[in-house]
Amino acid sequence: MKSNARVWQPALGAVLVLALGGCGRPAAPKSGTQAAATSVEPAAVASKPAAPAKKEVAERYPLTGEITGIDAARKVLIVYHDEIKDYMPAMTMEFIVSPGDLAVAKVGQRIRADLIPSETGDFRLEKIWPDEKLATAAVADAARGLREDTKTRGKNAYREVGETVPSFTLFDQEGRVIPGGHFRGKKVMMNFIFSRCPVATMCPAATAKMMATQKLAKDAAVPNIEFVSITLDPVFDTPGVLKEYASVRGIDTTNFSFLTGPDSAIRDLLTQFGVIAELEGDFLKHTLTTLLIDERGKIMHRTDGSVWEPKDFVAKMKQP
Ligand SMILES: [Cu+2]
Repeated sequence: MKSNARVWQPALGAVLVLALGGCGRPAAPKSGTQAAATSVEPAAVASKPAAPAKKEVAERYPLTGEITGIDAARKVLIVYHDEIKDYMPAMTMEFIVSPGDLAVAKVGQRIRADLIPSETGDFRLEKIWPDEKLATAAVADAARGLREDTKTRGKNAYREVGETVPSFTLFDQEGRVIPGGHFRGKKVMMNFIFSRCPVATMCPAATAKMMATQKLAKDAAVPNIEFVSITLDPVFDTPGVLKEYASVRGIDTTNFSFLTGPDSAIRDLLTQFGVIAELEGDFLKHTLTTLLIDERGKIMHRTDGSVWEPKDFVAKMKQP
């Protein structure tokens, strides 16, 4: 976790969300389109994310280990953890975790996480990630490939409508590895959000519209359609956090996935999909993009901003 804690550190004092207008797509990032913030929506909204429950003075220790038990009633994971240098030898301990982390935990699973001792003598785990060797290697390999590809494409990294989406491998909200090509053979409606987005008209509204589109597509019996939301804030949005994001909204995840993974992979995807998400000081500024990708991985349609209709996407889903 330490390695990617630079830019996306969740210690955002406040978050600024900047909406780009629905007219036309933004050009690829880095071509200075931030200036195109001549918006039809509220130009810029600043607000504070939910205040942390306690002052974040707590120390954190990087932990790796294996889940050996789950006590759902007490919201506790029992973990046999490896030695924590200069702090604790290897041992089995109970840890309080969030409802989302509890929901995705599996006995026998290896994890990495931050251990946080509390003043009451309890121990919590946060930022829990799957740490199975094969899974993390697959995700890391794909991230490296994506890095190479983005670098090689350089100025042409941005994928136009009609181009094929880059291959990526990320974790879903259950901590499962979703490999490149997983969605081939299906149409995919994709957007980019982050769970702590405090601006009701941005990510929360985008998710609500994805849900509305999912329902409309189901009612219209659209076959082979998947909905995918990729996080803009991968350091905070672990699988467990995304699980909670989905479950508090009552999202039907049978064909709606929330994906997260290495910071570099997310940033390369944002570059290739032409989504701007940048920290400016304490502010996370981002644009909204919604894509429809066909069965062969080609981008059929994209819309920028929040002015789009679920029925228009559903109509395009029905096209061959
Ligand atoms: Cu947002």
